[in-house]
Amino acid sequence: MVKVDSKLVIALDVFDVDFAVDFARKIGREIFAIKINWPLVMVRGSSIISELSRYSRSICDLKIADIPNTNRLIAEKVAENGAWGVISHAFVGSDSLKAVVQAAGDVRVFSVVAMSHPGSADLISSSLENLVKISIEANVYGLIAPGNDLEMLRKVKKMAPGMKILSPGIGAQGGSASHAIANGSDYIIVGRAVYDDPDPLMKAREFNRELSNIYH
Ligand code: BMP
Repeated sequence: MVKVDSKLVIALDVFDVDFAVDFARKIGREIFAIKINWPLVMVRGSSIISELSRYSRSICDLKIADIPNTNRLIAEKVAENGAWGVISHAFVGSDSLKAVVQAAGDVRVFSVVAMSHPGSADLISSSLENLVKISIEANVYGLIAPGNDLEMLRKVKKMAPGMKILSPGIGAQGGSASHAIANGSDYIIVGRAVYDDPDPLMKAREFNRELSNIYH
């Protein structure tokens, strides 16, 4: 069954290109998107973005965090390979983030305003307001905010009500998919809880069912 309304983004943080392509081919149309991070790009190069984009929307999570010129080069390469979305850091400042938005063209830019790991409390969490402000100014499409920190998630939703929120931190990092959606997320990112499962396809479908049950 094709689930065009899926809210599930699968993070394929694996080195195994064959697994990634096979997984995308089998389930790409049932999920919202596949998130591609450095592990696949390091082993295959940027062409992995176009390879996986044949089966699903792809969100390229390179967490771009450099000066405007370098950011521009990276975003152009992502766009050239047909990504649906790209993830950038916001902490590098509005000029750097604007360079990503400009170079990405039609590719939707999501910026990181809060993170899901404990170390985010050391620095990034206290900058939430500035990071959201920088992101709004740069006219990004959406924000990355943690699905395992519901208080933080609600704050982000309140500060940027019209923006799409993409949330990691589900499963392996302790968050619940349905709780994250109920607290402001538009899409859920799940990695290890799916690809480390003995039956990743079945596990992804289970998450899809959990997400669609929220509305029924
Ligand atoms: P997992 O479900 O295996 O914990 O993977 C989460 C994914 O989301 C990883 O690709 C990670 O890079 C990403 N991510 C995260 O976990 N926390 C954040 O704050 C931002 C992320 O992009």
